[in-house]
Amino acid sequence: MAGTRSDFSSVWGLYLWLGVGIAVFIFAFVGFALVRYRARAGREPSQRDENNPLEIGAAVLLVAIISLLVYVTFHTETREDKPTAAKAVKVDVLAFQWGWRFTYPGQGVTVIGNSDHQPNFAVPVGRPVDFALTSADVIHAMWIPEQRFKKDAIPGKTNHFVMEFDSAGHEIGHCSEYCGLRHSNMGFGVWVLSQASYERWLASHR
Ligand SMILES: [Cu+2]
Repeated sequence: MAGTRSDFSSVWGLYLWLGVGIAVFIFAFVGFALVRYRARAGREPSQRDENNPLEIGAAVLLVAIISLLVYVTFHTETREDKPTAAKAVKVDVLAFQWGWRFTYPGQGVTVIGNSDHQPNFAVPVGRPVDFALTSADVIHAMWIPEQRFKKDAIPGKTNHFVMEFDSAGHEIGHCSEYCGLRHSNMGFGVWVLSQASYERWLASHR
């Protein structure tokens, strides 16, 4: 199993629309209270200071929403944490100040680039890609906005994740953890290629 753009997009959409819904509800509620219960001559303010059923209801609703978000987030996250299928492509990624090195184990292919010459690596479309991500110096993060996905690159630790790129094209990636002077130029590109083009790409980078 592998994480795809649509998995992460749907998690993103869930958070967004829940947030929008709750914001609209709160603004409407506060607006209503401001208008309906505004100060007017001859009217006493309510002396009531608690409403247990309403408060318990609100707490239960909050716990339910949070539980849903935690469940959906972790459930989606495990899709890209699963150990790899045998047919997966392996790519080792090393982040450093300020660039990236992409190595294809057993293929004799390495691409490396820095903030002056940003590297491009390639993956085949529709096949799981097994990434092993680490850092040579400080904490970086590998972010591919098009995939709605990012993962930290931590020195001394290797993060594994499996992704599937489901449409061919060129995608832009960037470091998303502030890592020093040239962080803002620490980008890279991903070619998502058909199997045949991917093999040609590998052969031309040996
Ligand atoms: Cu960085």
